[in-house]
Amino acid sequence: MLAKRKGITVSRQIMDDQLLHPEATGALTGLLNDLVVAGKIISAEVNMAGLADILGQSGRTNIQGESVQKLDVFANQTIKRRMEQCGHVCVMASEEDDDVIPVLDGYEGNYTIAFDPLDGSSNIDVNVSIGTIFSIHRRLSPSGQGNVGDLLQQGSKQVAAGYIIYGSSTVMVYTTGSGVHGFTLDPSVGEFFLSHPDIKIPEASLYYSVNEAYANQWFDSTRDYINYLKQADGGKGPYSLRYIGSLVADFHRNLIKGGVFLYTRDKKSGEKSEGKLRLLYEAAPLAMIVEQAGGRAITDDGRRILDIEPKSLHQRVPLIIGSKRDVDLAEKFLRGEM
Ligand code: AHM
Ligand code: MG
Repeated sequence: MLAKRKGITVSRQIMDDQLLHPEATGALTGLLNDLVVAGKIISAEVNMAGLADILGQSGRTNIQGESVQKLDVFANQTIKRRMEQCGHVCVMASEEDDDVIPVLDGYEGNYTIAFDPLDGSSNIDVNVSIGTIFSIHRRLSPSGQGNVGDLLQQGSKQVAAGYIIYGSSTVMVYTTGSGVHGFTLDPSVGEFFLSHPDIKIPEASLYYSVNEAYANQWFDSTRDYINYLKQADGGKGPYSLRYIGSLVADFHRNLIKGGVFLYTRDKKSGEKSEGKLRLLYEAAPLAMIVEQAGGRAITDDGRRILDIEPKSLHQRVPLIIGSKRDVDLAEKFLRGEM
């Protein structure tokens, strides 16, 4: 039996994941390692955010020698720059850009990446956790620059997905389809170390995360489900509400502690709407992670998030995601069985 190792870095784990696939070329490993670097650069900038006004625009330059920018713009540029020249990506999509983003000529690789550079960015000014979410697919087109069709693939075809949360610590969580691992950045040495090996989301929870201010607009199924959670259930409940308003932070807490997060359609947005969250940059990558951790992710009409065929880059999707039994219960309400 192998002895238990300590102090495993994220690069080491990514390499170990690659060893599970003897046919792997190392390209995905290279891509993920470049993403880790992007995460470290963004983390350093996020940690300085509160000082921006104190140091002043002229007094501070960032790692690339530029004066301080808005954090979400900075995060977007940082990821694009690392990915466009890493040699493993053929096309990108960002929540912050309308169209597909090409890579540098001569550096086209075999993967696509879709990302939300800084999710929850409305929370930056108040020191609430924010994060980067990413989703990686293998390209469909044969070679050269990729196209939108390479990006519009089902979540079930993702080869890797993850997020980096900039919170009380910076934590990176990712999966390549063989479990979910979490790493905490040690800022003193600038390295992510394995802190949460083989994460499994608790099967059931006592936490729900939803924007309760929309309660008057909810359809009956959402309202009845939430009301049920609030009542004592066979001595188990009531559930507690935890809502940060930053999806990565709400998701991360639920992944570790158990919980269910909902952002459904409502009467205001209408039955034909798709809620607020984006399929490619938010729902699909988090759905891959939650399923790998033993949880579930569905829409508010019961479709599995990972089965949805995207039609457009910025497509939105209603999302119910979290502990398996909590999502199962939500599904029963949606189907009118409760
Ligand atoms: P953003 O991508 O513009 O930051 O918006 C997404 C955010 C999520 O992080 C969060 O779950 C949601 O919006 C909160 O929305 P609301 O304020 O309607 O509750
Ligand atoms: Mg977002």
